[in-house]
Amino acid sequence: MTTQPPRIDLRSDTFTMPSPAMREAMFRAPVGDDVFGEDPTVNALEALAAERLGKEAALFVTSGTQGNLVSLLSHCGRGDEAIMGDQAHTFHYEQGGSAALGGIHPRIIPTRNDGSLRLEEIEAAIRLDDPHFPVTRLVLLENTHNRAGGTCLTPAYTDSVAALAHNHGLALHIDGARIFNAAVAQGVDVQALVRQADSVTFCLSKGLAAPVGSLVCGSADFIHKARRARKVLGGGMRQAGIIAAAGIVALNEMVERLAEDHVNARRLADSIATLPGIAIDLDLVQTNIFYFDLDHPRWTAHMLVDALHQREVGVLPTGPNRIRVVTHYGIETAHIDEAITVFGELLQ
Ligand code: TLP
Repeated sequence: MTTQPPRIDLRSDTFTMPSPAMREAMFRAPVGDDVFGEDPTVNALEALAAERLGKEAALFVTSGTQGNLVSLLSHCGRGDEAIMGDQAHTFHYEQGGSAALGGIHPRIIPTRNDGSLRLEEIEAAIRLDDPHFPVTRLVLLENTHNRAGGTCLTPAYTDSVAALAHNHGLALHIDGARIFNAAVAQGVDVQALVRQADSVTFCLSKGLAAPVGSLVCGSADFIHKARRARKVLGGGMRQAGIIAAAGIVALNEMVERLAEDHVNARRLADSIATLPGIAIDLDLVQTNIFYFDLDHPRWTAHMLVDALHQREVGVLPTGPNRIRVVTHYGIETAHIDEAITVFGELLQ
C-alpha cells in the first residue's frame, strides 16, 4: 500500500497547508508570554475573532476538541448534563472528554439527517428538578455538521434552539468548527449564526488553512472561566503568537474562498453520484464535505480507498460501505477533474 500522503488529499480539510502569507506573518509575528496575557499577536487574534463573531471576548485554544472541552467544562460542573445529538463530533470523536475529565453526563438525542436536533426532543430531554436526575445545563449544536455531511443550520433554527434553551435556564454551545463554511454557503453573516449562542468554538486549522488552533468565543465572564479551563488542560501556550499570526491571516484572507471548496465538492459529488454502486444524497451536499455509500459487487469501502490512494486520490472510510470526501484550500478545479477521472475508471 502507498504510504505517501495522497497528492489529491480529500480525506479532510485538516490536511490544508499554510499559505505563503501565513508563513510570512508567522515569521514576523511579535510574541510574548500568553499565559501572562502578554502575547500581542494572540491578543490581536482573540480581539479579531470576538469582533467577527459578535461576542465580547475570545480565547485561542490548541484545537477544536480543546475548544469544545473548555466550553463544556465552563458551562457544566461534575454530574451536570449536556444535551447533544447522537452524531455530534463531541459525542463521537472527542474521546468522551467532557465525561472523562469533567464528569459531565452526555444526554444523547437523535441527530436528524440535516444535522439539526428536533426542538421537541431537546425539550423532552431537559430534566425536571428531582434528586434522581442530573441537572441539565447545556444544549450543544454543530454547524456545519460533520457526520451529517457538512450540512448547515440556519440562523432561524439556531435562534429557536437558543430560545428554548434560555427559557429553561440552559446555555447553548455551538461546535462551529466549520461555522464560516455555513455562513458562506448560506450567504449570511457569521454573526447571525451565533447571535443567540452563549459560546461557540470555531477552527482555524480546517478550511481556513491555518496550521494550528481554534477559538472559543463568548461573554467576557465565560471566556474568563474558559481561560482557567484551558490552563488546567495544559493549553497555556506561551509565545503562541507564532501560530496565532497564521490565524489572523486565515480570518482576513481565507473566509470568502471557502465558496470555491463548496463548488468543488458539489461538482465532484454530482459527477460520482452517476457511477454504478455509489449512492449520495445530493440535497445534503451543501458545503465542502460529503459522504457516499457504496453498494458494489467488487468494492468495499476499504478496498476502494486503497485503490484510490494508489491513484493519488485520498478519501476517508467511515464505515464498511461509507466514505467521506472533503474539499479545501490546495484542491483546485484540475484536481477535481483528475479525481472524477480516477473514480470513473475504478467504478465503471
Ligand atoms: N474533525 C476531524 C476529525 O476529528 C473527524 C475531521 O477530519 O473532520 N468539531 C467538528 C465538527 C470537527 O469536525 C472536528 C474535527 C472537531 C470539532 C475537532 O477539531 P480538532 O481536530 O481541531 O480537535
